[in-house]
Amino acid sequence: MVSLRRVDTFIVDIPTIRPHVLAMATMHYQSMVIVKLTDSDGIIGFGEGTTIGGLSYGPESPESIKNAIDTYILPVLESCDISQVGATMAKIAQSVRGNHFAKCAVETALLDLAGKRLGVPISQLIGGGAVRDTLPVAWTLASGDTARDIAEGEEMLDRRRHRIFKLKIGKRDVRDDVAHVSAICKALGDRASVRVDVNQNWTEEQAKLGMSMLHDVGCDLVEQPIAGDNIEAMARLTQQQLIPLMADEALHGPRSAFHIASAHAAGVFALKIAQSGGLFATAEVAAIGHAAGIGMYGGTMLEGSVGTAASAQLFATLPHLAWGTELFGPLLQTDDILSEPLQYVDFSLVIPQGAGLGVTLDDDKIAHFRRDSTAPTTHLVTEKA
Ligand code: MUC
Ligand code: MG
Repeated sequence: MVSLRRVDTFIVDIPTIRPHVLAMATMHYQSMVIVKLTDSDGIIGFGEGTTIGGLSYGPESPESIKNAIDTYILPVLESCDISQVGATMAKIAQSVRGNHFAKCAVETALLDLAGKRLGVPISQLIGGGAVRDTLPVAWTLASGDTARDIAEGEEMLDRRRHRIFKLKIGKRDVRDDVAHVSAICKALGDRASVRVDVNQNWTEEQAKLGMSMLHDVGCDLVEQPIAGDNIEAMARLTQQQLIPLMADEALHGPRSAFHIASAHAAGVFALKIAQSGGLFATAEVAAIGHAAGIGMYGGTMLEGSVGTAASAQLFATLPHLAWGTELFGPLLQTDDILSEPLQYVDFSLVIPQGAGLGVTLDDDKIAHFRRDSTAPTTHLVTEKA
């Protein structure tokens, strides 16, 4: 029996390289809950639970993620053989409903431990191992200014870092947003794929207009144009075949995936390990989507390096990833808590090869960015839309 010796959970706040403007919040920093589990043999596993803009994206916040782990999940972990990841997560599921981000952080730390114990990457523990060494990575142009976004896109193309761009829209009038997208499509031409994310901010009528106009200006994909709980309207928009619709906020694990797939309510799934409740649940979402003929995209909650490495371990196992990934979270941050940063080469993320997550954390960096030790609260400002 492998038991838990020690648990540390803490929030790190790292500033972003520029304001990141989304429909519901503007980010100036990212807050990540890090879970550090030490087992009875002294092996350490890390996990991350991260969302966007406090409570403006979904039902969990950094503070609620940490509290769910500390107060409700840890007592369950204390009674488990933590080398048995599936059985441990099943026991947690019996006493903790929902709280997908918190569960994902804990499951990731358990998988990191299991991989280190067995000397294999997490990809070997899920889905039968990696089918690729690298993942194509999109970048989000979201400075809030068209000229600055074009300059940033050009720079990313020059540096061969990204050639897929996601634009954050939904804050302005539909026609103004489409003009912004059109200018970027024109400037980048066929050197890039341009997509948009509305983060649920349109009505069905606005989406009908916006999606047909976006098709005409050369946009390739529209992510979550309307409320994620309006599956019937997502189905109507998908069936109009204006432009592929990607489900993001609508996806909360296998059951929602099945519901969306049965209703023909999306052409593409944004797979997110936290939103789906962990790596195993996300693998099930991918299987349901693939069986229904839905395209796959490796999404992000703008996690830092731990969450990004966890997502990469899962996405590495997926043979069908036609729309690539957006695992650029660490690049949006001014610093990192890893000893060696993740490698981005030739428009792609190199999937870490070491045991577990394949990453090593830097204790000094953690001490510096921990909210409870250093970060002045005056830096922690999220503007609401
Ligand atoms: C989202 O809604 O998809 C992913 C990339 C980005 O810029 O924001 C996130 C969240
Ligand atoms: Mg999205």
